[in-house]
Amino acid sequence: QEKPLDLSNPHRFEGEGVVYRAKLIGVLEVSGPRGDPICQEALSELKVAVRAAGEHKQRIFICIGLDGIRLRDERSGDCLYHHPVHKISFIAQDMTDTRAFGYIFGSPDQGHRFFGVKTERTASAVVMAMRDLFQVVFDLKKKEIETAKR
Ligand code: I3P
Repeated sequence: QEKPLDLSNPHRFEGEGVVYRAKLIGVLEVSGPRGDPICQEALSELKVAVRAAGEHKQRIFICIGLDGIRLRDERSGDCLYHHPVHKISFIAQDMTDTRAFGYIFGSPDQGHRFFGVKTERTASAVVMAMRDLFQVVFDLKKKEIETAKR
């Protein structure tokens, strides 16, 4: 189910995009759009909550595509969250756990929410794919603007 990351393929983000297996640690409202300290604190808080609840984390697929990040329930395939790229303001790897990361989604009006994720394998692969997607989307937009000017 998990597609290997093929950096030579410019079409890898089309459709569902690049897909990774993971678990959702949790979602938390945060005070701002960016910063490693905010993210690290949110991750710690969410992990404490998971431990306290004593329940299994929800298994998900992270789908990294041109129209954004989709978190899908692994079993049903239902889309739990859809996050367009332009409203993702920060991505942070967990400094204390190579298999965890999170990102902040939102806007000044709606507020900002942190999404904490535990990846099946190394989180850095997922973080790199997301950063890569941002670059691809940025380049596409730039091309669009240049074409419109002509
Ligand atoms: C599990 C163990 C796994 C963890 C799992 C825990 O505890 O810590 O590493 O999966 O989380 O239940 P135990 O060893 O007591 O069985 P992750 O590493 O993927 O977090 P889960 O129950 O939320 O799946």
